[in-house]
Amino acid sequence: MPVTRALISVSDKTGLLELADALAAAGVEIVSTGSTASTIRDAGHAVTDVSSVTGFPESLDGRVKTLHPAVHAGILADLRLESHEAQLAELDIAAFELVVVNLYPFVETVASGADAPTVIENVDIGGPAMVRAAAKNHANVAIVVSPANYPQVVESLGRGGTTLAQRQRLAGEAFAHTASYDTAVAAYFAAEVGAPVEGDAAATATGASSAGSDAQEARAGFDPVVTLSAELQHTLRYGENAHQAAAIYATPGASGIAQAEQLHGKEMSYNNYVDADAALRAAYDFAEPAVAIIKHANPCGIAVASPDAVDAIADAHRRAHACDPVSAFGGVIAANRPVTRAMAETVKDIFTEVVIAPAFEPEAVEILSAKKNIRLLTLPADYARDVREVKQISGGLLVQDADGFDGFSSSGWTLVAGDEADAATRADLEFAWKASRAVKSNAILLASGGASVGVGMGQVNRVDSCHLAVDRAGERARGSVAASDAFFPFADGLQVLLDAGVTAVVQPGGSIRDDEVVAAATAAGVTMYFTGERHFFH
Ligand code: 93A
Repeated sequence: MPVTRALISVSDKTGLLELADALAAAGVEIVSTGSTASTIRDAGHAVTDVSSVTGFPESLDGRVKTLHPAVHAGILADLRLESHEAQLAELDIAAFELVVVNLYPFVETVASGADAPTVIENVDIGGPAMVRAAAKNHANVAIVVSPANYPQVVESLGRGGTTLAQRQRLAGEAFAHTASYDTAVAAYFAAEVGAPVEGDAAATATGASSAGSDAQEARAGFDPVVTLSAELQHTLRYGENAHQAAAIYATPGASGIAQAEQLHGKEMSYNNYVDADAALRAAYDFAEPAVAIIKHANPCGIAVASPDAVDAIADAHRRAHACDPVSAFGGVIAANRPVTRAMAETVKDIFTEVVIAPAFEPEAVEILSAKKNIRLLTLPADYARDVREVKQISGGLLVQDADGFDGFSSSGWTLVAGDEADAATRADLEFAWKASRAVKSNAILLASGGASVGVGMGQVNRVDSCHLAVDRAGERARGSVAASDAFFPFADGLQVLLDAGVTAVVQPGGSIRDDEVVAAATAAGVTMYFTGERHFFH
């Protein structure tokens, strides 16, 4: 469909001038609102002000600009129908074949901490009306809601106009865009009306008793306003299983796995995304070079590099892999440093679904790209984990602050059994404690020399997690240290670790049977620290 008349009304002026240049060069009439019109005019192009189309001034501080039949009839007329064409002629209204709109920056305004009147003023009304109208009438109109799509529009001008398939795709994107916009507005209102009362009893009745004041302090800053906003990126081949439809949405302005760039390999699957996210959670908990290998959202190996390693990230990978090579088959690997040639040489011989890292050495890409099925992804430079986590439950959502990165130093721990650990053991305990946070509860993680050697995860009792960790570690359990993500409710789980030869244990404490647990550690001559803080992860 050729484009002769375009309506442009954008808050985000990114790419606007390039688009206007191309439209002007193609002889397209541009109709525009307030500051969009002046930006285009300042660049030297002719623009028709929307007020001259409506015969009505932009009024009420801009609240009424495009909300007018002369605009909406021009967008909504179905020119496949003679009756619509005749009515437009009778009303002296010209049709648009292209509508370019992006909305008032509502999410960004909320995130900036603006006051309520400013937030309300940033609820766009006229913009979504145009977007939805044009998307509905995609048989006749192309709707563009993102500067990322300007190049494809410009390209279509050169080949005689937009295609129906293209307009259909754009319409789908447009409806997803207005839906997520309104979801963000609704979330803002819901939070404003139903903000939880401070000091809510249920919210404070968790955790180890000794953790009380610190944890309460950490929770005190919780801002109950949740702004959920995500835009459809694309549909996925399927979900967790082949009979489940699925899609990925990305949060505007975020820098996470959803924004990662794929360098090589098949399209990421739903499960790949889940595992890659879990791998990043584990690897990025460490400041030193670290690698995590994930299967079914759980680590089957986490390690930091030895201080004297020649190639730190390759060393971290080798040690993470050594934890459980059987489980690492078909795993997802995250590295918190660029993947080197040496690491790639090792990974290429191991069946691996995904490698995600901040970057890859060119030789590493070359080596790994030789494998058709491996997916290589680089993270955005400013990768950051979300500070808020949202989980869907039937009929609603659970929202919490993410389990933050800090507070792992052993300086705040309490020695409750055995002798103070020496520096090396203390470092291993800190490593194990941190690594256990990436393991699904109940988590028991055995570590030695900055590498996991046995992981017990996801069991419904702690004794089984202890058995699993010890079994997986085999001979390596003897002399290792152990971390438990939550307290031992009885001494039985700990006893499994003690019998296997674990020399030091870190755990939150806070059980009513702490005395029995501590007595068992003392009797075995094993060092035990309480952290006063637990790290459930489900
Ligand atoms: O205030 S509105 O809800 N009422 C309108 O009639 C209207 N028309 C366009 N918002 C309206 N817009 C929005 O203005 C667009 O969605 C766009 O974000 C913005 C562009 O205005 P300007 O060209 O003045 O920067």
